[in-house]
Amino acid sequence: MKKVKLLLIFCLFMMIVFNGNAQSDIKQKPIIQTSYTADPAPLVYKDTVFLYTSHDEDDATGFKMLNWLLYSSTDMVNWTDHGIVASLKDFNWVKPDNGAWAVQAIERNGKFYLYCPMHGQGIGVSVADTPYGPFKDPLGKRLIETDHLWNDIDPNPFIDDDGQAYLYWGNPDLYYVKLNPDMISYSGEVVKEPVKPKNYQEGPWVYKHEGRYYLSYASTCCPEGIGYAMSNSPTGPWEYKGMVVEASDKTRGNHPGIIDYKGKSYCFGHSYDILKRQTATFYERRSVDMDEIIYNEDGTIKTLPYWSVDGPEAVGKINPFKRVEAETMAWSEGLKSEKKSQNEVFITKIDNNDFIEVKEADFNKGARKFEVTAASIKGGKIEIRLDGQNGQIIGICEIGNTGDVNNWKKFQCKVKKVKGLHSIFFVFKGDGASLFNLDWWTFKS
Ligand code: FUB
Repeated sequence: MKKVKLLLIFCLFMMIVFNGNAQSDIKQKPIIQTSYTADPAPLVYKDTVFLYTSHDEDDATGFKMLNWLLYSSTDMVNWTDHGIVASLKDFNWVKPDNGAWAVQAIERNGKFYLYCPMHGQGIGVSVADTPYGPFKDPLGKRLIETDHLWNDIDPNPFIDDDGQAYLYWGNPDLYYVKLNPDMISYSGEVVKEPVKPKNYQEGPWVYKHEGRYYLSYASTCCPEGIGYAMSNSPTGPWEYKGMVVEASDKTRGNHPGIIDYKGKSYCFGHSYDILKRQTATFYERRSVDMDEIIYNEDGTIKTLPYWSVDGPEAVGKINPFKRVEAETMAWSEGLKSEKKSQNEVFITKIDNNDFIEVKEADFNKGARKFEVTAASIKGGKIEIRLDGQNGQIIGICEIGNTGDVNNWKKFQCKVKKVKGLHSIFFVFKGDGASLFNLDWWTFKS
């Protein structure tokens, strides 16, 4: 009873805090808009950033989390949606009704290991031959056996330069084990870090940057920011160094994912900024954010006050003359994605005036034609605009009725010759809701 009362008081407090933030002043643009995403776990593999996230359901009030999602980028501004990559149902020893909390993947010798916490039921691992899955549970039981399953969340794998792999995890304490080279078993005891760094809450993210070890984590509560500590060893002791992202009353929870990519460094986390655009009521419906971070000479990190409005600069371009998936975008409004097969995602729930923005499209010497694959029982139009939702229209593509929302057909239109680097805005027009579904598009010269 006491617990219930405390929970009610907490929820009331959160509603007051949350309601205090006007929705109109939200300018930040979380990187994923087609689903609510949290707990970002970026993995750099070859030339691509693979971003695994947990997934808050659209109707979540508290945590309602059934599966994990995958996104990828090669330019850090446009993200391609790969849909659900793993789910509670993949673990036959797990009650699959809730608890798909913060996941992280790592690659070793061409195999991909996804460490999955099922809250209250322990940490499992699943393995795939590609970063996209399919992931399979090789153990049929949890990876880590402890007497504190409730606290066994937020698994964080790390492989040191000498090949020794570690798995860190835990709330409110920080634990680790040494993983064996097979990555699905471990040697030695579970170690509880004797001295946690200042304000450690959960979400450990251990990594190495220019020879130094870092432990970043959800810090302070609540609101949570992202704190970090440094060490000369992967097992500590950890010396608190400050905040990567300041705790701010603009958000509540947070969860770090830090990488180096194409010569820059990035910190991922999450906020409630998309939810706040829609309602002042607090729900656990979070959205992943990301910004570039800068290291000082001594290895410390310059603190970010909050997620920036514009996000990082692009480190790559989109080639619009290749097949571009409709689910590749820098920003969108009103849309959802759906998976039609293991490797095929499409964009759906397209209503009048919804739009997609694709940044850094390099038209080079010019395009003359636009082609898109769509399916519809209604139809509508795509206005192709440049550099703004209300920017210059270079073409209008009519999408006809294909007789079935799964019957995909190609539609084409001429476009005004356009050269150089632009943001493309696909603005959808038609009669009301669910006009058509989109699979992919391309321009032709
Ligand atoms: O998303 C569920 C839990 O919330 C995560 O496991 C924690 O890190 C916190 O973000």
